[in-house]
Amino acid sequence: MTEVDVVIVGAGFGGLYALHKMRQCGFTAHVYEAGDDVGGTWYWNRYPGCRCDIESIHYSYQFDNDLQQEWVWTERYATQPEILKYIQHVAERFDLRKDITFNARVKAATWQENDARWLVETEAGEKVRAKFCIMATGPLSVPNMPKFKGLENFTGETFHTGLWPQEGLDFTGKRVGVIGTGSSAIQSIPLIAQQASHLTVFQRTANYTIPAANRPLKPGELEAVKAQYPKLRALGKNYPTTIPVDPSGPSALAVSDEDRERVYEEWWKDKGLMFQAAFADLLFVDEANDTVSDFIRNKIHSIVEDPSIAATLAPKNPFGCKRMCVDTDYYKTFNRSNVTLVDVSDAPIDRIVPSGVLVGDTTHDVDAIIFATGYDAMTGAMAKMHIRGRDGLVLRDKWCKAPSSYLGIAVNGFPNLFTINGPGSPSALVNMVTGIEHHVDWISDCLKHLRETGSSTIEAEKPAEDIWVEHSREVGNASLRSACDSWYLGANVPGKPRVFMPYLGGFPAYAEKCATIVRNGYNGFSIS
Ligand code: N01
Repeated sequence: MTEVDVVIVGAGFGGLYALHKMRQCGFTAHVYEAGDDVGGTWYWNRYPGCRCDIESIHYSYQFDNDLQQEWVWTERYATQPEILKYIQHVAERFDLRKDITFNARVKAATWQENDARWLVETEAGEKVRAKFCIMATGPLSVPNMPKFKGLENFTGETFHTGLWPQEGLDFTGKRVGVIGTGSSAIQSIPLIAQQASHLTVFQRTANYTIPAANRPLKPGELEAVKAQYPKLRALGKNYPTTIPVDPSGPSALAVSDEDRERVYEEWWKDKGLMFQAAFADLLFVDEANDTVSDFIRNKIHSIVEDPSIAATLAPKNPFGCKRMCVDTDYYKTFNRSNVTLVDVSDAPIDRIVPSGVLVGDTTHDVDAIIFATGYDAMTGAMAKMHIRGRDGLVLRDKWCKAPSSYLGIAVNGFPNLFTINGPGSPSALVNMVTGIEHHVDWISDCLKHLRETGSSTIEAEKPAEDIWVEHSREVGNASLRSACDSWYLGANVPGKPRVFMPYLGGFPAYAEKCATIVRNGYNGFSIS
């Protein structure tokens, strides 16, 4: 049986950097990946319009200055194919593929107490033993497929945005139904509407979306960023989201109505996702939040010609409690004569029938259904595997009432197991690539520390984990982000415990906490 120092699960941004870093630190490492190539999220998500809503100059690795100097981004927001090419380039540049087994989905990981090793097994029966295991399985990687009655009798085709066919799809002349109105739907709907003969959108909860203002990068723009890249990256780490954008002021309530409106108009034009930072209190104070929610509702009414469609598209939740979306021509798409919006908030989808989707007593006939229904977020991938720690404890059982973790990096009962972007880490609330690099660097420093001190195991202690969980809960409750049902809370998956999973304290506070723990001799961890 193969034996390595570190086994890594997943070959997306997290797994690839973990592999590179482990090698650099002199550890042997091997990656197991379910897909047939690198890329993670960007390998699986190939739906039309898929791109990152963090600007391309930020959404990339910073661990190697030559890498960030040589790569050429072409647009303000990179498309999925461009990001995938970038990840493939990284794999080639650092010769990573030779230590990755593709088409290998990990089904189990078992802690072997007698010799302090993880035994990791793939679905095909391959086994590997390792001193350490890093779960780089992604917080949004397990598609959520609601169990609609009658789906098996549907005579058309079905797709999930997160499992899009590699060869792409052509909807020309077809009647298409999209279920869901989160980021994936909001990016794909305008393009599918241009191709399909008819598009029916089934909306359960209206979402806030801001114009992306995407454009090709101007001549000299990327070069100017590259000239100061290390400085820009360092600056970003002082910001809660790691994106260096300053609010126009501390409070939306401290300025006149005219000034506030002017700020929103300016930020609406080209700030994209960072629109949420227009004033520092938008996600914390109800009245401040009302001002921005009203502004966007008014925008929707000004773009969408039919007032009743505009009213359906206008969100009722507070702004930002579901993850904000960024779009190109989303609201405008509902002015097209081949697009129908079906409100399924009060009368949910009853069932799928052979010819389409039944809502109330109306059947919406479609040739294809696209499930843009999101993910079993943050815990889904790890709960799917049979991860068995100390004394037979199974991770999914430990998490069945609430996910718990120390820093979103380590879990009590699971020695030598690390999670990248696990529950309790900032994860999707920061630039994910920056968050990943921070986790991998922390883990590699930790493994070096164990090697230098002749130690063989490290495990999060229960009291430290409990304190972190409680702290994360308090920080989460202080924000309006936890004010409505969302995947942040696990509320999109029936039966999942409702706990705000990402850490909301912001990157600087989180990174400082991680560093302090190291400075204090890894307090909260037991090392033996
Ligand atoms: O998934 P979602 P997503 N009947 O969970 C609806 C990241 N991302 O794939 O809100 C009817 O947001 C559900 O309705 P409701 C980003 O972090 C990033 O779009 O639960 N509808 C909702 O409208 C994002 O937040 C980019 O009432 C049902 C939709 O399906 C995250 O991924 C691009 C339903 C799911 O929305 C997830 O986004 C894309 C049912 N039974 C995604 N069940 C970037 O640009 C669910 N829905 C970086």
